[in-house]
Amino acid sequence: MTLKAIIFDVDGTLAETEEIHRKAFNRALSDAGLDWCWSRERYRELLAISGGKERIRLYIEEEHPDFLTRENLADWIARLHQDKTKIYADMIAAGEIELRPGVERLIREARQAGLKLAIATTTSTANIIALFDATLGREALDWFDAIGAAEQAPNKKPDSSVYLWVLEKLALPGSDCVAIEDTRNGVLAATGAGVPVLVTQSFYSEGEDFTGALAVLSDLGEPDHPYRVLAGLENTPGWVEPGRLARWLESVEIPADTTTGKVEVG
Ligand code: XBP
Repeated sequence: MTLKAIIFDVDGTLAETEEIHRKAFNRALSDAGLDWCWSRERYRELLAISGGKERIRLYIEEEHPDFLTRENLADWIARLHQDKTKIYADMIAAGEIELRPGVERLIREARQAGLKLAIATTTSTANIIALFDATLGREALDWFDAIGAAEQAPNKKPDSSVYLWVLEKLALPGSDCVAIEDTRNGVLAATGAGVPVLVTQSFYSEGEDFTGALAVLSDLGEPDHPYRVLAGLENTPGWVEPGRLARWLESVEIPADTTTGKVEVG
């Protein structure tokens, strides 16, 4: 197990985007003439389901079951989701979204160290582009050897498909990679593909069960803003850098004959 790649989740991990998603969903619902409004508390519950279209359907099932008989419901949801995606991109472009502490530094250090980079997310590709346009610049997408999103893996996290797709593109076993995730669904998706995972807890994932993760940190940390260890490691503040990630990976016990088994750590 030698660290060869870092695989990043997007929403909540690269940046605190879920609150912007929530507002974009609400605006799309209101533009569609509906008085449905997702509060932060309600959105926290709905986040149990990955994927915007799946989330809209879950909400309809739970709150407006009469709507389920609507003709062409799947098409209606897809259109609403398309509108939400446009609204989200405009909000990201207009707003002041920032990458979370340590994200840009770790990406740059990983490149310098010759590690591969990848993205494994259930969000739509348009959302990744919007986020990069507003932060690192679109050209930074070329730094990533594999970008797995909703279009590559329609079965959303906790399903492991997106990780399996990324591993195939990287031509690496999961045990030579570390995933950075912020949710329980992300931990299940990564470990289900044999990828050890580090959690940086986010606004909406606070209090989730991260069993199976290498460790849970407040964020990736910076030299002048060290992370706090929330679980799984000695409580020594620091910042995540390639050398430290490689040492953590070496300390993990993963069955040698599997790239798809659950990682029994944490
Ligand atoms: C987060 C998600 C996404 C976003 C919304 O994915 O579950 O559904 O909330 O994006 P991840 P879409 O943590 O894997 O990045 O509306 O495009 O689905």
